[in-house]
Amino acid sequence: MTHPLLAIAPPVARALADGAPLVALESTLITHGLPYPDNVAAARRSEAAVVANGALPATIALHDGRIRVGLDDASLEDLGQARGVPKVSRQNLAGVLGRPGWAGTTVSATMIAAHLAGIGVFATGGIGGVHRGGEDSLDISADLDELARTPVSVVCAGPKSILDVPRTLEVLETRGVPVVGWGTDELPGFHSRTSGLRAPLRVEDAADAAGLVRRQRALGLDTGILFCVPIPEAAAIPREEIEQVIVRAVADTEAAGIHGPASTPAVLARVAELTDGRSVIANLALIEHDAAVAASLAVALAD
Ligand code: PSU
Ligand code: MN
Repeated sequence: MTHPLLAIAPPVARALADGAPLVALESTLITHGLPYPDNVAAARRSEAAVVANGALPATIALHDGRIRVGLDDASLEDLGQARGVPKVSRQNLAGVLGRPGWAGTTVSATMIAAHLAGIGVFATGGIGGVHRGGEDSLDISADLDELARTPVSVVCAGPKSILDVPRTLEVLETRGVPVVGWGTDELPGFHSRTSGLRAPLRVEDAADAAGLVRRQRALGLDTGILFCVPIPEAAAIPREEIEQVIVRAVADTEAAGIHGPASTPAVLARVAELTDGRSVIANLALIEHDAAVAASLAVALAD
């Protein structure tokens, strides 16, 4: 019996029935994170990377009152072109499901949906976290609480560099979320390979990561696990360079009076402008790479 609010695509349903490796992919980066047509390109490239590494992709989005798990190519295009669509976290998931049209799921909503569907591995670009100035605004992404409560492994390129990354790490520690460097001692810095911060844990490869996931579950610790994979060298932007851009983008966004859920998309768009699209190229490359790594984890867990 599948859940009445889930619409699981037939290939995904077959893979679930067979215990075949699956990787969930989010849709807020399609609806809010990247401009069209780069957003659709990113979605297609990550789906292809999952397939090339032996798993099946399931991009998750809301459409006409159902949680779609697995989108065909025409739907990806439709979603990528949709305008003015809601951005959905745990808070507004039930609310937005009462409305027609498309909506993008953030990391938090995608984790909920993946878990409902029975998918344990999920790839994204970067998670949300404590925003810069978050100690005053209390703007802390719902992604962090979700990681603390929903047992899905999330593969990303590190917390988005537009955040207050040290405070984000503190919250993840308090909430008991394993934060793991994939083949690195240093926490990857999203657009950059480095962040200047130590990753609390390290795994060497997919088999090692699968062991960590299994031990976490064996202990009855039903949290998410955050695997952080460095962006491929060729697309990385040096840390000092992107940091200057981010400081300016955050200041410009604040000066424009943009707050709350609109903040992350606005800062990302401003960073793209200020880097002449180089940040978008980096974003595409890291998402694709995360998807490939997530597929290798899903394969190791299915063994
Ligand atoms: N990573 C990206 N681009 C994005 C996001 C992540 O490279 O657009 C999205 C994710 O969906 C994440 C969300 O869950 O931003 C966080 O938004 P907020 O800070 O408002 O919680
Ligand atoms: Mn927020």
